[in-house]
Amino acid sequence: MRRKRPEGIKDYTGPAGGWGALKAVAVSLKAQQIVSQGAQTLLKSNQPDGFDCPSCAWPDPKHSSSFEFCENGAKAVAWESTAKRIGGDFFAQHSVSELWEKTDHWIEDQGRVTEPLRYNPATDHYEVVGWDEALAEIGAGLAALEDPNQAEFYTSGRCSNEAAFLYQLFARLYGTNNFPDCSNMCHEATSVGLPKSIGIGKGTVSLEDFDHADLILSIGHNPGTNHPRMMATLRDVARRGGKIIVFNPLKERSLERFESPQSVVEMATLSATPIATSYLQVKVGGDAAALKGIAKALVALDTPDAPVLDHAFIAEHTAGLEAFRADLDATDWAAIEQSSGLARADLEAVAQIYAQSKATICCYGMGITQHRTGTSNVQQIANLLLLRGNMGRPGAGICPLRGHSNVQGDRTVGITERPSAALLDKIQDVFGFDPPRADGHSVVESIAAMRDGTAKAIVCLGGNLAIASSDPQACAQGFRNMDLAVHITTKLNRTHLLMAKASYVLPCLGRTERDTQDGGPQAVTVEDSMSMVHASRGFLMPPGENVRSEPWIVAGIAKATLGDKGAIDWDGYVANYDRIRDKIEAVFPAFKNYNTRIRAPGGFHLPNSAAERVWNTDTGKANFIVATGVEEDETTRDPSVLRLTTLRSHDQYNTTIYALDDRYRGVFGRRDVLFLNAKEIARLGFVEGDVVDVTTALAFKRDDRIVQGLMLVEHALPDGCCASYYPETQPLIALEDHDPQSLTPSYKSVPVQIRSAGTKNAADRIVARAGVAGRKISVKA
Ligand SMILES: Nc1nc2c(c(=O)[nH]1)N[C@H]1C(S)=C(S)[C@@H](COP(=O)(O)OP(=O)(O)OC[C@H]3O[C@@H](n4cnc5c(=O)[nH]c(N)nc54)[C@H](O)[C@@H]3O)O[C@H]1N2
Ligand SMILES: Nc1nc2c(c(=O)[nH]1)N[C@H]1C(S)=C(S)[C@@H](COP(=O)(O)OP(=O)(O)OC[C@H]3O[C@@H](n4cnc5c(=O)[nH]c(N)nc54)[C@H](O)[C@@H]3O)O[C@H]1N2
Ligand SMILES: [Mo]
Repeated sequence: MRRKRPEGIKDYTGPAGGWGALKAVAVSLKAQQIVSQGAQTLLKSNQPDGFDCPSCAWPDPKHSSSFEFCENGAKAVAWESTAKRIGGDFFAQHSVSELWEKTDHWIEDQGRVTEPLRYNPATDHYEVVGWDEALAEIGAGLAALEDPNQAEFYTSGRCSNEAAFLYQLFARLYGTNNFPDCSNMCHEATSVGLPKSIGIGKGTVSLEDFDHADLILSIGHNPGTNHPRMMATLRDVARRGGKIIVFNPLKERSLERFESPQSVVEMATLSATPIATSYLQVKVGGDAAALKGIAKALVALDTPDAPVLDHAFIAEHTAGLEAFRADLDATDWAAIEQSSGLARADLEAVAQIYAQSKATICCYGMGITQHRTGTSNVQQIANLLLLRGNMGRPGAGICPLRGHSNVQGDRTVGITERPSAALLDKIQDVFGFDPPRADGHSVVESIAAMRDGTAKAIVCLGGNLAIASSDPQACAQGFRNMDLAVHITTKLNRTHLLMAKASYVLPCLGRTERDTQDGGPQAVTVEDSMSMVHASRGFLMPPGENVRSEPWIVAGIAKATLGDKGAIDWDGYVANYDRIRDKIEAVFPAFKNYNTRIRAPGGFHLPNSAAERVWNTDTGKANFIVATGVEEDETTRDPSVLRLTTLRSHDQYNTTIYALDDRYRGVFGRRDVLFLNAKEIARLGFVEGDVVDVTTALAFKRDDRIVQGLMLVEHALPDGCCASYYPETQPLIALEDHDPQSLTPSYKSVPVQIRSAGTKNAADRIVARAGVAGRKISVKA
């Protein structure tokens, strides 16, 4: 018998993709009032002569000629190319305090910002300001700081290589390496972990490798929602008999069954493709233990008569196997089972399959990186691949799924708070100034500096830092401490409403729009998850005549701040982006013939040393890296403590909430939910539908670390684990709770406790009722 579910909760039994995806696109185009223009916009995304889809960093199939359908790409494009606008009238009508009271969804849904804005504290309104005046004031504000290290320069991963390169050049000439960027909250564990393992902080596979792999290990990512174009690739692997083994605490629908909206036959016959061969519901934060278990079982299978390790590869290409094996021997199965939540027999079965695979790719996402052990989690994946030589040969390798569409490119062109001496030397050679040598701030370090008053100014090139970061309490305090805050953005968001002494919002073009400079129409370039660099050219009309390109705005701030210091030809760069690319090539020789090669359809591939079995590590080999033992599961010490993992819904892009549904998880019209399994709900004394308050437990417990009014929803999760949506759960995560190596916030293993919300005064709640879009983050106004 079907049980009755609470309001807005349904059992979702269909496959992912399919007609539901097409319907969802129609709905979002309509909501953004762009029905007729929308279809044409979509046809241009990820085409050789079109724009790069701003949604995810999954690569495009070679010479893509047909329309690459993607529901969530369509939503992102619709959101950017909306017909809605906010200019002077809007800001005259709404004070900042009034805007603050609106939900995050409402704020961004008002449309594109069309004028530069300056905050007037006397009226509590943003007011339209001319570009010259705004830039002059911003420049004067930055120039007035005692020490350039009092300024923070944040980057979100949508900005192009050209904008990012100018931005880092400006900030370094100004005098700081303070480059907090979204990568610090995302794949920093990859950027820090992999160079030690394989000598490069990126993935080693290309899209073609998926045609040759016979096993895909898919760990901690949700491609049906976050990299939907990857589903076509996984479907092809599954259809030709390749195995796909999934490690995820949640049963994600797309990894179980997928129906390709691009396949006429599948759509007509409703014949979805099963994706996962095995689905292992690892405990939240239990991946390192699971990976060690597989490695331990694999090593045990290896005999002189029937070797399963790739001994020739190990001897020629790797270092550190002995220490790694010794640790595997010393880690007992009971600890592995306890920490991973998986049975030894299941991990041994995975090892068997892995031992038989000729070519294995391991894909992973935020389920691996956003933990206190993020860096070593990534290294455990590398270890497992190295044991069988699955690195640097066809069909094999490591595949971190990057987040923002150009987060990898921004890093490649110099957005890094810990620059190598080689990079700084190159900048010095090419531009003739001595860049600052000291390491700068990552996200958590910047927020701490802002909170503690050592930072005085922040410039944000995109993003919604105060809401994306952990600890919105610290972020709110930090932003409000600033003398100067500058936001370069397409749309308004909550970070822009945390007022500094002087605050500016500067409207910029999005990817889908035409960018015309003195030298004519310009294209920008981006790098995808697999190191392919290609051009992106928008074709829609800009949303307003006072909206400028990101390179133009960055150069404008640079000129206003630095005058002619460094004799950089900022105007020349902006007039023709080819000139920026020539300088990128001069600093990074891997971009050889940059301007020629991006003009070829599909772009070009940046060299990847590890893919060529060249190991730029301290030993000159690929290193097995030991992380001793397995992480203890705190829930066994105190059974009232749960591990919370924070997730994206199907209708959101990071802090942007498109709508309130999460179709594949059966949630409709609400986001105020906490997922737990039925047994755990009962064990803790509740029933599904009960409303609870969630508090931070253990070391970072604090009175204001609370999220009120979440409804309990049954979902198949391992015992001791719970899940809820990001960013609403942000107040539970302490700034100090992060991976000590990469400083990635531990967004995906937050120790929490729950208690009944029954006695709370409803007016205190920050809950959004059905019909009200989104929730407000609980920081005091
Ligand atoms: N439509 C859309 N596309 C996006 C984004 C978006 O928000 N919306 N965001 C972009 C960005 S910036 C990024 S970084 C990527 C993010 O893409 P993902 O890496 O897929 O990100 P998440 O939604 O955070 O979910 C990660 C998955 O990890 C699982 N998980 C949670 N905790 C654990 C754990 O401890 N172990 C394991 N093994 N799994 C776990 C969750 O159940 C979920 O399936 O997507 C990019 N693409
Ligand atoms: N709890 C929890 N927290 C997380 C995560 C998690 O899984 N759990 N994930 C983390 C991850 S992986 C990431 S990447 C961060 C994301 O952190 P951010 O990159 O800072 O956040 P976004 O929500 O992607 O930024 C959206 C804003 O970018 C602006 N924008 C959009 N397009 C453009 C453009 O073309 N140019 C400019 N200049 N601005 C634009 C708009 O104002 C929009 O509101 O969040 C992190 N935070
Ligand atoms: Mo990300």
